Amino acid sequence: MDLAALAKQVREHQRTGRAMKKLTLEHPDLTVEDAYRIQALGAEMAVAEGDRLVGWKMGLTSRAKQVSVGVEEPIYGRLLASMELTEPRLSVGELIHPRVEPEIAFVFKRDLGGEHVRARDVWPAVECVMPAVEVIDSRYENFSFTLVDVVADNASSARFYLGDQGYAPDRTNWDEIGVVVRRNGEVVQTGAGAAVLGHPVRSVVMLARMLARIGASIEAGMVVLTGGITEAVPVGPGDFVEVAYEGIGTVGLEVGE
Ligand code: OOG
Ligand code: MG
Repeated sequence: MDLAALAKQVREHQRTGRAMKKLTLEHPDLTVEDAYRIQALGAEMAVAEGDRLVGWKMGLTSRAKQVSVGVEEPIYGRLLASMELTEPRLSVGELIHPRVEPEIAFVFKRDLGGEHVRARDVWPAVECVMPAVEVIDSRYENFSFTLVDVVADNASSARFYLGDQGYAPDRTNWDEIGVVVRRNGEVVQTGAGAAVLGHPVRSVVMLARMLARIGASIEAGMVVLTGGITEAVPVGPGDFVEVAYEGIGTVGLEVGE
């Protein structure tokens, strides 16, 4: 199987914002390992064209997310510099069917890796914890996919935005942070940090261990998105999405053409 050709195909759809058929329809024998390889090759192509790996995201770390897409296990994806919004404004023109997720982000000051990483190894490596939103956009028709498809599509990564304020890692119990998501003033989702594997730090632990298997790690300066706390909220031009994180502020995202 020509994984590089599949990576090129997926990347083309990521770039142009056109939906595609699930890879597994034509290639039912693809394994999860193949899918991660396709994801890695796609990122390498982006980097070769001038982009940069700035972090990792975990996905499907909450029950709400797993149920909403029908895939029951956590996955990771690659965050590229081109995905980061520098202002809280999202233009959806290049996206297919964007959805916004409330997430807790960890920013690293030291490298973290290894298959035996524990929660207590994470904290000394963290520069700060930040309220964040991720914008996902599956490249597959009808936002419908299998585990293999979504991994190959870089875990639906599209854009992300970190709030202005970073917080010391021991500032609060991140599992107890309540989250309220409003779209155009109406409450559309509510949740708490504990929805993410019991505690968002567990998502970082899982990521470090998964990366160890491919000889990769979380590097100093990188961002890690720990996964949507609630179901993702579909957005379109003209919407204003506001995520209130209990005690650590609000991140608002203005959505335009
Ligand atoms: C897969 C990506 C999930 C999260 O935070 O759970 C994700 C998807 O739902 O399309 O980013
Ligand atoms: Mg996410």
